[in-house]
Amino acid sequence: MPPLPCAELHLHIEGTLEPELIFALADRNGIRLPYADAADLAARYAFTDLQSFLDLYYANMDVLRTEADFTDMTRAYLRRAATAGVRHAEIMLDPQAHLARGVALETCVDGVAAALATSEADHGISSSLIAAFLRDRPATEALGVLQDLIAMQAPIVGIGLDSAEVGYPPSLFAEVYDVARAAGLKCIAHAGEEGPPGYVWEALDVLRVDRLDHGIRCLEDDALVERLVADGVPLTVCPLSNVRLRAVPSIGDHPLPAMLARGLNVSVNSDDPAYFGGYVDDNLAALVGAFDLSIDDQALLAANSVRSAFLDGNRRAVLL
Ligand code: ES4
Ligand code: ZN
Repeated sequence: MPPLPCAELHLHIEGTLEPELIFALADRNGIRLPYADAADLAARYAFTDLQSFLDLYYANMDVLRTEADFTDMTRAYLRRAATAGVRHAEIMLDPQAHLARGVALETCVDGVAAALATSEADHGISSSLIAAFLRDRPATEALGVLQDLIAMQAPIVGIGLDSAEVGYPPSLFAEVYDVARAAGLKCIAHAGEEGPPGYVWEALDVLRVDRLDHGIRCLEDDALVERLVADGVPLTVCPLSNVRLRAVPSIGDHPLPAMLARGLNVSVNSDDPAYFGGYVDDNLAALVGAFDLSIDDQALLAANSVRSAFLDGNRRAVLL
């Protein structure tokens, strides 16, 4: 059976850099990597928590130097996503991770945007770009980057918040989100991945997010679940990520069936597919294998993804 058409809503484009592409980009940019080959690099993808992953994720970005590097990375993702059934993708980019390495904002934004501009013609995937800010760097820095993005009229539909969660509550970024909302941007944030339910409350009440990334720890707080259900807040869940970063012990322990049973608006996404063992289809297959998810549940997950996308009514109707 071909995959059900869906929207991918939680995807870090830098997390789609496959080991082979990392080596190819290093080669063309004259960079020597501290690994023998792609297999040697891939062998290091045994993570113990979010930070152990982020250390390698940021280190590997060093191969991204030119606009073409960002374009090629994005095209490779879109090509693979099309085979997974993705018909719309909202793609996060971490500008600060590139600025900190001396790569200009225009280089990373224009490089990714060039691939997105032709994604529908090339791969049948409509797409948009979301600038994500690093919560373990100062909010003043995020605000400066946001103002630069607005000033350059960057083709973004929204902002996000990612990187190391614990110790960096959403409320630190209240002003950034106020400025983004005033500029007409959609607002999303990672919360409740490793962080406590209190961070999810803050993302809702202080950042006033339109959608939440992860949010799996909401199940520890009944009042929070009731709030999320009442408001229909979309939660972009990433099962293989949660297992690989040990937020849950195994796929059989994943809370997605419980979240569906509680009436939460959940979708299945891949997060950093090159690092966590697969794309959207692989994530769905893992869930179906572990839980015998019914076709109706699979269709609900796909429909939730399309309904939770920042899409105009026409494209949404085509995909539903
Ligand atoms: C991320 Cl899995 C995850 N969590 C938080 N920040 C991230 N950035 C890239 N992947
Ligand atoms: Zn993420």
